[in-house]
Amino acid sequence: MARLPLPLPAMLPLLLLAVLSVTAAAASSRPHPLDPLTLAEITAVRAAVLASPLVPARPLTFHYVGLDEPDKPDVLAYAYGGGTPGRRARRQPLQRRALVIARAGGQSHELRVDVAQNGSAADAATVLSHAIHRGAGFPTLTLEEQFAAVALPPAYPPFVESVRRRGVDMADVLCAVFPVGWFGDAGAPRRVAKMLCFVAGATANFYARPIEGVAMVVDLDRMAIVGYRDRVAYPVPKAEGTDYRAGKAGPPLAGPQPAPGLVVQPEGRGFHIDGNIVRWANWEFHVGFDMRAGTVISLASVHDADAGTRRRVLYRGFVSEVFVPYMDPVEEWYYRTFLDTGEYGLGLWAFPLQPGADCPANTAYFDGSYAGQDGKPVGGENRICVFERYAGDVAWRHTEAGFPDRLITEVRPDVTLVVRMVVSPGNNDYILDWEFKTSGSIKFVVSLTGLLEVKGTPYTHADEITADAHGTLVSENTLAIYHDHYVTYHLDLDVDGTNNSFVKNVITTKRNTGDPATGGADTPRRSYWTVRREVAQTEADGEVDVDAGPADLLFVNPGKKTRLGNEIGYRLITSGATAASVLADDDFPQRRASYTKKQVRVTPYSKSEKWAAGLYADQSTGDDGLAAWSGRNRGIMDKDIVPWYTLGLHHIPYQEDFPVMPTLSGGFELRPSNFFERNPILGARPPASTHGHSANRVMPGDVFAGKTQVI
Ligand SMILES: [Cu+2]
Repeated sequence: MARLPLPLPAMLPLLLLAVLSVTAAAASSRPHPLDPLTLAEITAVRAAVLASPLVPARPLTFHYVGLDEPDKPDVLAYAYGGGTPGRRARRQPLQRRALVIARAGGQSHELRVDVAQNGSAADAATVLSHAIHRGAGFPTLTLEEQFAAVALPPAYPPFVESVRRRGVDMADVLCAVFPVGWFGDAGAPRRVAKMLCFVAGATANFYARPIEGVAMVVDLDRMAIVGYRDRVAYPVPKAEGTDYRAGKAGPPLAGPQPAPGLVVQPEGRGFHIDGNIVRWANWEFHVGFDMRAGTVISLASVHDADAGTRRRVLYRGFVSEVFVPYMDPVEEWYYRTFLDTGEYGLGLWAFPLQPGADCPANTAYFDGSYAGQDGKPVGGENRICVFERYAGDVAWRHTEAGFPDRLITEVRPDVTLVVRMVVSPGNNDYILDWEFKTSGSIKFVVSLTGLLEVKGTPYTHADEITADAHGTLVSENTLAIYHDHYVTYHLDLDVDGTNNSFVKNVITTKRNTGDPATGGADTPRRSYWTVRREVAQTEADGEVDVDAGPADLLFVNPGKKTRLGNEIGYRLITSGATAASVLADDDFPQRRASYTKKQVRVTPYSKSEKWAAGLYADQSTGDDGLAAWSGRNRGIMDKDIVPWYTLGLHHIPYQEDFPVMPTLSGGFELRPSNFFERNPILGARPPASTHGHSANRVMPGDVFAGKTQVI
């Protein structure tokens, strides 16, 4: 749900940064094959594209530049020496390639570019292939074209007149770009977007002050306003009470407050960063950054101390799409059905994390570089942070009171490793966490905060509302509109190997038959539940509504068993936020994101199947994307499979969400399930405090001693 609020001058630091970052570029002599493109590589890719005779039209604008990762078998061979972690890896560098999506001559161009190994000489990069996208949809909007578009309205006479009529000072007006979606139009679409405007004035929260009823259409290729409507005038909500900045949001809270705190690690951090590889406790993984997906975690493997080996868990995982449909059908709102990843780019809208606030003091940061519209690299600082979390949680414990003469208590504190990115595509903020646990679990947490998208209204009291207002009155003249958030993860699990199967352990109620031959027993007990095991054969079996009935959802390696004969696996555990879309199947936004009807889908691995709402998400029609691919109903048993999980929230706004919303979190967990022979952190040492000294200290070295050896 992004728009583009900032006035043109705000762009200058960004451009300046771009210039500076080029000079700071330093190419690694041997990057990991999954490393994001370096600044020098982006520069080389740009030069190759601009020099290519395949796309002669000008102007040419870059909408996506990212790593076109090598084929999976090659990466596995590089990382694990043929697929088995622990074996000596073959370390020949792999060919570096880039995928470029550009606009030129009114067409969308897809180019694959060979990037020279050293990535430094522009003439060493060459275009390998070129194709014109003929299907529906357009590429991600660039930041620059959104800034250019929002600079148009103040010079557009009909808008000047509308603003004057409302008694608003144009100097206080900010506009934002909203994708138009797709509503069944079969003709050749233009690359247009809507523009809506707001009043900042005395507040930073201009989203709370819409100029309701005025909408413009901007042609992004011609960069001109091509449509205008001033349909209805509602009062612009007052600025008072909308600001969230310290010193502007009223007096600080009176009364008791939590005491200040600080995480101190007396022995330093427990994790090590080598290029883009992070090693911590029993985990090892690669952290990447993509201007569309943001954080990309690859090659996650866990050390099995009992077996003495490193074992594969996940090949590649990232947020594939974020679908945010609003629920007001009126003229200025019906198309607000955002695809934040495909239309705006999560990486593009990730901003520098604030040390000590977004991430604690014991944090390491990764930059996230991307290409500007002109193709030049932008070195985005501090886009991803990594830190050990001491949350005061317990990893496992037991108190044994059964002995008459003593009490046995064993407790192991939980320390986890968090990889965090924050995306602020307009009014909303998404805090996106990957949390690695020594137990072998990976937790995924999405925390929503930021500002509501509100509608101007004549109402000043809920009693005045007689018809469906499509939202909650959160302030005078301010309706916060109902909407959903669907965050879809692409999770290419490789549980202890490449080929996996999807198993549903369905909880099934049984009546006690009283007959041991049918599982019953001659006792007064009348019912119990048991497990019915279903192995998904095809993609249709892989679609699961997690709220339809109780079941454990497992991704198992059918070729591997524990010593006791159980199938090695990981299971998906949902925790809240399991909403699925309730829009009509034939509604156009739903057709573009039809995968949101079920939380779980499983597809066979295909390198090109990454973006749940399609590669060209802007004005997409639903003909490309997760639902279309899995509609082919391919086999998924004992294959390289990719689970997709959609975390969902129906958001009915409440007054506490205004003017800035306290964080609301939802998540899920991938948890080892018969993956290890036993609790993998049984051997974790107790904290020093339980031995009677240093009561307030948890020593990570102690907790994980014996678990941190690196293979
Ligand atoms: Cu919301």
